[in-house]
Formats: sequence, C-alpha cells, structure tokens
Amino acid sequence: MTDWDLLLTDARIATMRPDLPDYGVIGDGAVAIRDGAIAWVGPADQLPARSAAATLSVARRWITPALIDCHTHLVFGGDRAHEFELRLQGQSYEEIARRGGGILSTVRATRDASHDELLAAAMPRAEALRASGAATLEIKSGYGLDADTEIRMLEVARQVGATSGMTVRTTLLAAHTVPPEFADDPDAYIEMICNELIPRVAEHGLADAVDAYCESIAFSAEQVERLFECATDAGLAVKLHADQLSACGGAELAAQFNALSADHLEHSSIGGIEAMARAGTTAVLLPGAFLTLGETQCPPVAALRENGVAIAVATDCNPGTSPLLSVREAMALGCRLFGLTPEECLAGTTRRAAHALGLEDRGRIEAGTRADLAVWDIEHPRDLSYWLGRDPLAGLFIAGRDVSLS
Ligand code: DI6
Ligand code: FE
Repeated sequence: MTDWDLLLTDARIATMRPDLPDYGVIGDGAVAIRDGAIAWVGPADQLPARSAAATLSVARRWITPALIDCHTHLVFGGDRAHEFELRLQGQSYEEIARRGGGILSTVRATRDASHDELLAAAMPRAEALRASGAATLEIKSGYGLDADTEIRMLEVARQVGATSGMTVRTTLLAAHTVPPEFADDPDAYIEMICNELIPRVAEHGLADAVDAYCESIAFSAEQVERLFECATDAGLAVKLHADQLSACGGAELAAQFNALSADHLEHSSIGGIEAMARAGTTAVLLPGAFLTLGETQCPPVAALRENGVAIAVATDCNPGTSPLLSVREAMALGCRLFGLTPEECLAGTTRRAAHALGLEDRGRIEAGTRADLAVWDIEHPRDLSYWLGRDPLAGLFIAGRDVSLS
C-alpha cells in the first residue's frame, strides 16, 4: 500500500489560496494526490517522506487550480453567425430580438434538435473549454422555453458532464425570454415555470439552480421575484442575468434572494453593488458578451472592489452574444475590457468561480480540495491573461486523473 496515488514534483504552483497574497505562489513545490483529492502541497524541501505509486516531474511548469467556467449556454441548436453579420451592418441586438430573431431563433433550432443532435453539437464546445484549462462548467437551459425542451437541454447538459469527465452544474433558465406561445401573457409563462417545470426539474434532480434574464426584452423585476420565490421554495439556488443592457434593479433583486451570483452588471447601481456585498452574492463578469455587443459601459469594477464583492469571470458561451470557447481568453478580455488584474482574472476563474457555483471543494490548491489541476507552459501566472489566441495548457488533471490526452 502506497501513501499517495500520484506525486507531482518540480512545480511552480499558484495555489490561489485566499489567505495568501500574490497568487499564493510556491516557487519550488510538489503536490501529492490521493483518492482524487490533494493530500499534500508545499515547498519541495518540506516534502514528507512518503511513498507514491507514481511520480511525475512537471519540469518547472506552473500548476494552477483547473479553471471553472461558471456561466455558459453551451447546449443549443444552430448558430447565429448570420445575425452577427446583421449587427455588423448596424442592426442592434434588441432590434433583431424584437423581430423574432435573437434568442427566439436559437429556440426554434433547439426545439427541432434531438437529444443526440444537441449532445453532438455541445461536446466539441465542452472539449474546447477543457482545452483552455477548464475542469468544471456551468451549463444553462433557456433555448427550449417549453417544459419538454428545457428538460431535454438539462439532460443533455448532465450528459456532457458524464461523457467529458468534467463536472457540470446545470441551471434552469426557462425565464430567458418570453416564448411565442405566451407572447400575450408573460405572467402565465412564469406560472407555467413555477407550477410545472420547477417541480419536474426538482423531482428529477436536473438542475442545481434557477436563473432568469431580467431585461426590457425579457422579464421584469416583478416577474423574476415571483420566479425566485418558487425556486427558493423548491430548495433551488438562484442567480440572475442582471443589468446587462439597462438598469433594471437586477443587482438589488439578486441580493434580496441571496443569489449565488449576479451576472453582467454593466448598468448596476452602487446601491445594488452594496446589497450584493451584504448578501455575499458573487459578481460574474462576462467580457465576451461586452465585446461582441460592442458595449461601452463597463461593469462597476471599482465599486465591486471597494465593497469587497467577489468577482468571477466566465465565457457566457452562447450563440448570440458570446461565441467564446476559451476560459483563458475570457480572462485576457477581462483585463483588456474591464481593467481587471491578471490575478483577479485567475481568482475569478478558480476560487471565485467555484464560490459562484456553490462549490467549496475546488478552485484553490490546498490539502483536502479536489485534485483538479491545470499545468501550463508559461513563465508566470500573469501570462494566462496576457496571451491572446493560444491556450498554453500542458496538462489537465480532473479529480487526480490525467485527462490531457483523452
Ligand atoms: N446571456 C444571455 O443569456 C443573453 N445574453 C447574455 O449575455 C442572450 C443570449 C442569446 O442571445 O442567445
Ligand atoms: Fe448568459
């Protein structure tokens, strides 16, 4: 019997421990893994004399926690490259949406797609995110907008996790936009979600949380409030697409329900940010959507920092506003577009992203956490936010298993 399953040596380690400054760096370190978890981590000269079934030198490469993409819409039919061209010709996102394009065009393509077709389209996207260093993804529904298709999307999302070996957290986003069947009565659609969909989803354990799009082209704060009451009653966590295109009181609403996260936040008020701080709600910033939509108003990063709100960064991978398939690239954009520091971006895709998903067992490298580790060909962790266009991933371990080549 050996003490450890695997010992990684000759490593520079960015532990991302919250109690340490400067990425929690260990300049010459080792990580020991047992039963899928980290058994020991520290400086090489303090390595205890234990036996390991296998030892692997990472040759001075950097080890960080594997990345976590805490906001994606990875499962969908079709794509929206044509609308991308229309927007470049001057049509706005809202205009296209009001004409029945936008989210509703993806809804049509998703309703037409079978389980297997949705899975076949989603898997290469999940693999691209994994190749960027991710071991954990959140995937939302929201392109079905009827009970059966929403459930199909969640089942496909769960299967993406089972097939890829990544952890997938699923989120019911039935309140993404008003479906055509309820165009005259959006309140009745919210009632359908509350009375039919949430109970079915909760009964079968298909979603970990409930999300909504609070926006003039989607749902009002009052409608989201009703939805969040139902979700909370069903024991599901909530999160919110908040204040992306206009100020809707989204940050305040998310805080009122102790949401895991409020996402986007470009138009949030200072009062909303203060409420998030009191509630412990994470701010998930999404530079890919900001870039694609050509937005000019940045999220209130200074106020988030001043109030001590945890900042996460994610891809928002979706066909309409953020066709972005690299978590690391989202970090690079977070620095350039929002003025985040490279360290904030790495924290934002590791321990902050874990917290935004309610997962406290990962996102930092310390004894007892999951052995989800990324190995990088870089000279410093800041390089992860510096490079554009190439993900310098040299290895990936998920629960201690080397998945680099699979
Ligand atoms: N996330 C969303 O859900 C919406 N915008 C965003 O950033 C819309 C996605 C879409 O257009 O399909
Ligand atoms: Fe989104």
